[in-house]
Amino acid sequence: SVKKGFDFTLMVAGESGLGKSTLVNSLFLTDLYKDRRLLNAEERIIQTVEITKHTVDIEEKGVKLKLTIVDTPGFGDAVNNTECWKPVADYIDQQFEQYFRDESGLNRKNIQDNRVHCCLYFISPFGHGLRPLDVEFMKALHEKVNIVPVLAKADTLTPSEIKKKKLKIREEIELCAIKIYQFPDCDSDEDDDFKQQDYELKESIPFAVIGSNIVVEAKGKRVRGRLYPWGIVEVENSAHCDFVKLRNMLVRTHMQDLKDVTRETHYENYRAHCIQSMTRMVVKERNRNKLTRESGTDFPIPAVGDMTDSQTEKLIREKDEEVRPGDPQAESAHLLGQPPADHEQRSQQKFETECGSHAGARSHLEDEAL
Ligand SMILES: Nc1nc2c(ncn2[C@@H]2O[C@H](COP(=O)(O)OP(=O)(O)O)[C@@H](O)[C@H]2O)c(=O)[nH]1
Ligand SMILES: [Mg+2]
Repeated sequence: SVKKGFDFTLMVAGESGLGKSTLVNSLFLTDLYKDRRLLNAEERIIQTVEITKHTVDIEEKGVKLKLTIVDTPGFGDAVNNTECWKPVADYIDQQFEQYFRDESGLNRKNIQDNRVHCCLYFISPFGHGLRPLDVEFMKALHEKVNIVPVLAKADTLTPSEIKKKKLKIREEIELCAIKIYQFPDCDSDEDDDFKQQDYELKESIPFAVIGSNIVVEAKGKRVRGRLYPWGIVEVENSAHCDFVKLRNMLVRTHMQDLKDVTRETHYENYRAHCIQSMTRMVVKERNRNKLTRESGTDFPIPAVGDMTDSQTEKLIREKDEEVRPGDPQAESAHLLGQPPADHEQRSQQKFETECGSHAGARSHLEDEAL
């Protein structure tokens, strides 16, 4: 079995047809989509985002890793793409919610962590930088998940086009205030080699990627690549694309940081919101109970027209006294083991107990948030 702490969940998102499924296959050298069904044109038009989850066990330098891939096929196929990010955002929230429930439950030791640690967002190589939908999509997710943008199908671009496009996309990300995953700063104690590597990694954003599910022969070696009439593009050749850089970043150098940021920032955000709305609910409940008591729905309410103002006031005063908490008469009756004087008082007590337990639950949650 895989040791705890080496679970990782990677999501891919972006327009349909950009090579997301192909890339995750290439990244983890397994065919996740053996039984893939091709959609006919009609289905494609009405298709909504449909989320699939695959789990693979991989071994990275002798370390076993349970990797979960969350694929979001179809986005951008539909005629109307309004809120196409919604199912993806909901999926991420649902994983947080599940974790939040498990964490608040009794069996905290064996929580299955399905939180999404990273989302590779695919950007089309055919556009001029980001499209409005890309901006909208990333903004809808950037508070929920670590977004790592990738430039899809990099084999369709020349090296100088890739360079220009990367620069433009980075500028637009900044301009649109999209909060993508920030690589942590490099420790100043590290050697120059390490610092250079770190710098290059940051300059690689968005990673130019190429995917392929076939193995071709290049210079006598069998490699994962794409065969064209004019030559071969190799997925794992760093002169051809950033595939190796991306893979290393994900499964070696930055996996722990991606998990840490997920836990400390994205999940904490979710939790804080959750606790806030729970607190609001408790307050609302309390106010509602108070209103019920004060409006005295249990009494026969005389029609206003039948009574003079002073009569009404007198009745209110009487009823007020009956229900006033700490009423000495009621108190002593209670101490003598006599049943409470009337229904009103019982509900008053019930209400107080309930409020107390709500308040207790709330402070318990607030403690946990600290
Ligand atoms: N030129 C090129 N084509 C690719 C690449 N990756 C995938 N494709 C092709 O693009 C098409 C769509 O790929 P797919 O992985 O299904 O895209 P998805 O809809 O984003 O999951 C397929 O015909 C792939 O063979 C790539 O890196 N370069
Ligand atoms: Mg796909």
